Amino acid sequence: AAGAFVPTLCAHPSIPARATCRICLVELETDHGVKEVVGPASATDARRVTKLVPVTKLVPACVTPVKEGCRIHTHSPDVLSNVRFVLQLLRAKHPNTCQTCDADGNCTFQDLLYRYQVEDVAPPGVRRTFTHHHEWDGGASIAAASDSQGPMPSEEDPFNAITFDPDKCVKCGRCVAICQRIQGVGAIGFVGRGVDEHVSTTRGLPLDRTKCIECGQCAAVCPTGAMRERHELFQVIDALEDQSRVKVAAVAPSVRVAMSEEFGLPPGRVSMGQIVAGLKLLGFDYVFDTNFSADLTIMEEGTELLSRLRKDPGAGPLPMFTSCCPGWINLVEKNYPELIPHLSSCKSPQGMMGALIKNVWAPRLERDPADVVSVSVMPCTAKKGEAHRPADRGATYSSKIDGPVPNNDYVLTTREIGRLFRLRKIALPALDAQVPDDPLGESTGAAVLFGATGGVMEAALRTAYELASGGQELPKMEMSDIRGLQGVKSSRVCIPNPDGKGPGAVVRVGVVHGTAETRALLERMKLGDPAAQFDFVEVMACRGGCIGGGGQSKSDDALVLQKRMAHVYNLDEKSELRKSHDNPSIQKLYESELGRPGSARSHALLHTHYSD
Ligand code: HC1
Ligand code: SF4
Repeated sequence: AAGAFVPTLCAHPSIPARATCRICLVELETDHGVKEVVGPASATDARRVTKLVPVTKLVPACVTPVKEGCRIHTHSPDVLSNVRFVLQLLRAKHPNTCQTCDADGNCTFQDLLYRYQVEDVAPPGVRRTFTHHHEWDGGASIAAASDSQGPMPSEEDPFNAITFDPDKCVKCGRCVAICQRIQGVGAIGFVGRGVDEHVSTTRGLPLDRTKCIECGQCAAVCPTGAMRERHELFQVIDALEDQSRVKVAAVAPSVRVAMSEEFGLPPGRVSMGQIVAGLKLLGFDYVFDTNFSADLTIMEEGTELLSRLRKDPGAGPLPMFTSCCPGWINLVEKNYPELIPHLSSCKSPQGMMGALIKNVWAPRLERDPADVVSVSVMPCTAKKGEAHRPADRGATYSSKIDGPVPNNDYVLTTREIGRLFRLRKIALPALDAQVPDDPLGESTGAAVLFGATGGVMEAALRTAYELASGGQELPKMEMSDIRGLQGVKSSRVCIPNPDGKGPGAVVRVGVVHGTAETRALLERMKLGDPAAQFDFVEVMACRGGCIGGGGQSKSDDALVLQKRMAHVYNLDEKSELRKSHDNPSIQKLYESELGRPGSARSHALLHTHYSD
């Protein structure tokens, strides 16, 4: 805050400080000084002069509270020699693979080596040894799944969206801290002692066989390229060269508010229109907007909620939980299978978009689904896993190839697409905006709300209220009770009866984000806490919702979520249409293809099931 640079590898605004890396040691002057003789040496000499020299000690800055008047040296010889020594030790064990590393140019460790000019000289006694693969990461399944140049994993292969390269790990512990303390999952931890200490899973199991929910928070805070999303970028680069196929991209709500960060700018400086223009320059033939299918999700999910509230025959139980966050779905399937009937049966907007592209849009173009490559651009690592779910992957049949084709062929994170833009020297902030393509490109302000915690709920209520009340509008479109970064938010909405008579129905809604907060809320719900009884609950596995997704740009700005969120609300406010059911392209889709929300055709295309 005072403007003095203090290096760190382990500290991050999303995680409590832990003083693990010891790079942030600074010299703190203590209250006691010592007298140093500056005049004649003889103690009996009357001319003897002494001065009080402060005593200093090296302390880790990240866990040392400052006090009024305290004096700290951040660049003294002792401090600099400590920083260089720690960096040298880490450098000596780090591979020379920066050229092909994901984090190149966006790596805290690389920046520090450069800043402190730490050369590749192993100190005496330290040998450059590489572990290459720990069994939990380098088991055949994960290696195959993570090999960007190799074949796609088959349906039977275990899949996990996260991969780990222990050689690049600087043991800062950010990934472990966020997985354990913020996400409350604890899929990874430190094992071993001393020089053998390393990050691992329980019993070294592959990640897909642990409690990992693929949220990617570990990758989002990793200061190097050790923990990262499974690459699909190189497969997309190949697909873009394939002239025989139609290339289609769809962009998630929250990608548009964070994309500018990939170009070193604050959130919100690149528009969706500029992303569309950039994707066209990359070679995509069509660019759609996942906001369109977010509007569609609201139509289906709102209808499902009303059916459950009415207790229609065959309707699922209350409370109903949202189903668009794949990290949350993974959490339920792995830890709370008893909640599966409570999950909305709606596919996520990504799932709906892929199903429409391959089953409705491609036939209209008279193209076989296998001729279309659909690429989903997401702020989320778990979306990669979602695209591999059998219900999403195996539902579409091609006349050209044996077996099903995926609805979403590839999922790229915000970081991956940012890298591709930079690789192709496409400067998004300088491009003229273009509109997404019809008909899967039109959307409302309600859809963009999906990107922030509370947004799915707010969008759903704008529509459900109007459908159930016979066309009456919500008294206030902005639901301030369920906005913001508080862990658990709640509200009560009274939906008037269509005939205007009687008290109407009260719907109790809850919103939670971050997996540790979610687990705590589920516990309270189970114990019958009266403040935690709801009819409809929105859950997002990452803090802030998708704006804080594990595939978003890495950021060490403590206010980044607030900034991204402000842009989400701003985009909604500026929209001409702010309710999903007002989207003309959605209305046409129901007229021409789906009939009505919840129809058999809707169920076949847009709904899914879960497994324990
Ligand atoms: Fe999300 Fe969603 S809001 S889950 O965070 O329902 O990833 O942005 O795309 O699918 O729409 C993510 C975001 C996203 C879906 C939508
Ligand atoms: Fe933990 Fe999420 Fe990383 Fe899995 S993806 S190890 S759950 S932080």
